[in-house]
Amino acid sequence: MAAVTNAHLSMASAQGLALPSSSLLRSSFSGSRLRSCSPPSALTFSTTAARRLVVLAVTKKAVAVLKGNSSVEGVVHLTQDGDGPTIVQVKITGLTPGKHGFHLHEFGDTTNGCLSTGPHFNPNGLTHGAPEDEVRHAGDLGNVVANEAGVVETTIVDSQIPLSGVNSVVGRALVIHELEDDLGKGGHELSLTTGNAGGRLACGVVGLTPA
Ligand SMILES: [Cu+2]
Ligand SMILES: [Zn+2]
Repeated sequence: MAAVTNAHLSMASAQGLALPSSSLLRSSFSGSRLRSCSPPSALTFSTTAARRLVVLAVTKKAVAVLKGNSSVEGVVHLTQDGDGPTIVQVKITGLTPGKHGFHLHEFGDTTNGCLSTGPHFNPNGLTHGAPEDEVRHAGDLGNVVANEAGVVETTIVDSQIPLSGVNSVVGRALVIHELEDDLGKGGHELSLTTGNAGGRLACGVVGLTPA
């Protein structure tokens, strides 16, 4: 507590020094005063924050903005607490009603649209499957379902798409498909690689955001 009080005092005196100088300096100092120590409650927060920081630092957050050559677009927020599962909040619009394959693809490369994002992220060298299968690509997130208005709003929880570590999906891409993913069980020649989910309607690179 003593350290925080000192910080507050030194900020206050810094502000006092700045006041008689030019208006340019004054405005920049009052800006920093507002951010650093405006309400007394912010001081209390900073003492508890020192303890909480350990917890906050291990929560990772990322986002992907999905776009393509059609009217399909979306925003996907990903959050991971520690080594826990990744929570994927999906909002996509402009789809035909019904199921659409939704995957994490290997590359965050959209130089050739969604085609250059490569195959499904597959660090374990397995075949395509359903999210709940033992044998699946890490990137197999199954299907999302668009309502009559063509909108998907859903939350997926998955343990194979972490936001850090060797299998981190940050820098890779999420892709929404034209067709339903058959989850490896359709008997089509593409079932065990792509789930025969058809074209790539929109995609977006997963990038870190402030926690
Ligand atoms: Cu895909
Ligand atoms: Zn797959």
